[in-house]
Amino acid sequence: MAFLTKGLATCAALLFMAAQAAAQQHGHGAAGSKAAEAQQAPAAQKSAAAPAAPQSAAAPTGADAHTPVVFTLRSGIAGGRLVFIGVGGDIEGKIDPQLTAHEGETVQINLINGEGAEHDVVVDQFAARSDRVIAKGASSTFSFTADRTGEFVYYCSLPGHRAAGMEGRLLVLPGPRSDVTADGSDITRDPSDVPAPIQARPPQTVRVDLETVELKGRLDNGTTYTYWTFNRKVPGPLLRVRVGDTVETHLKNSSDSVMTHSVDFHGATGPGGGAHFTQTDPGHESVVTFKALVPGVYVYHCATPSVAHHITSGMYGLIVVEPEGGLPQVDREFYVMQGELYTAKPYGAKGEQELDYDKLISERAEYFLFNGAVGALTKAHPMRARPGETVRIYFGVGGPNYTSTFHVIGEIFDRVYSAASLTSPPITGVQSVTVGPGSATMVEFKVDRAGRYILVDHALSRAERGLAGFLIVDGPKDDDIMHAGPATSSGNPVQPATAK
Ligand SMILES: [Cu+2]
Repeated sequence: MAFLTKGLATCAALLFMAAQAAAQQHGHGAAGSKAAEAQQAPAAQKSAAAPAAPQSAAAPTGADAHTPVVFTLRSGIAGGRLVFIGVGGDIEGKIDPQLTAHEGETVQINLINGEGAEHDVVVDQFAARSDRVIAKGASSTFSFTADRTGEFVYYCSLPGHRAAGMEGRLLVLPGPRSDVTADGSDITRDPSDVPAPIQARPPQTVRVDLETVELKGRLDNGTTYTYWTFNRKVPGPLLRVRVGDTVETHLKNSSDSVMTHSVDFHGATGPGGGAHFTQTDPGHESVVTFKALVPGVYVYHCATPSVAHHITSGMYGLIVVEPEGGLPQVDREFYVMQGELYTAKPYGAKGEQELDYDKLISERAEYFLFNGAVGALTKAHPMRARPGETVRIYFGVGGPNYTSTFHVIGEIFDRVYSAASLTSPPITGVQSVTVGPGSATMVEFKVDRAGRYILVDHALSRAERGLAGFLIVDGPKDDDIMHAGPATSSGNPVQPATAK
């Protein structure tokens, strides 16, 4: 592991230098360098996933000492000195901020490299130190238990940096933190949040506005998670264009963000699907324009390292590129995406949940979710239809890792557009459809009989970890299709079914 870490660090340095050289050669400014760096360095930022939560002690997580109290520090220069600058919560913008924790709490410190020199954070008394952050934008994290009270010092151990100003105080107070509950925002996407079909029209230039927002969202009753989103919901908005359209995408990263974000459209052709041109720092906006060349239903997602961390935290959505002449008309359209979360605490734990990076990279998920949260499609936004109506579901998997075997219990898909291809004929009469991460499908079926149908991934253990949705069909029940009890007499004897 030590070897691997060292190898990655060397790799990071090389990639960073290469990116710098490329930026200089082509006369790019800082933005070009940043994009190149982010584009090339997924492995380089192996610890980049760590800053899960921008909140600090301003958002205490209750009396539970196992939920870490999180601080984020960014290296920078202030008044001609090298310093740590607080990020988020009540240390926001403060120079070498005082960090306050309570006895017994787990303290997590995220370090972001804000200016490009090499740094770390060390707290001697707890024998705790971060990995070094080597390149601008790189980040690392570490945590320790504040098992004694008093006043301690955190500092950067690189030669000369502490003397230059990179040190601050850590205060560990006796007794537990007072219990404060915070509910978090509703980040669930209503599956009926679907734009109108493209009417017959020639190709045109369309503008798409995406804002990347990091916010504490409700994962379940009494449980929150710091989501990273497109437009404050999970999944991001369903986008709808037609083949031949020119898509001008404005990606704004909220000034409240901690992380850089970007967007990779699987429906685009070009470097990184647009991610190359959209690595966007907090408070900035970037624009990328692409031509929608091929009809289909495509995933888009954030592609900033560590990409898996950005995706698991909610940064995915679908874009429908309609073929010329549009899609066949249906009565109802729904938008559903599946993803999974890797929380440090097990499924069902209360309070603020933190990402566990080891679980993420070893694919040990705690939560499986449709549209962002437990209950999003059962309690918050069940889907509804009437008997006899045709239903279309745009279904995608953000993941980042698990393949879904998408199934609607009690229904049969009349048409499945395999792999979300809209230029091939659909297959018909299908029970389940397999959709891998970063992939999608489009299914259509007529709801013949009233009742409650349940959307699942037929890997049904995942239903025990949050994954379910309801399609409620209200109206008269057609007993001819199904009813309780024996077949009603038609005058003919009941024959045995063929079985052996
Ligand atoms: Cu992102």
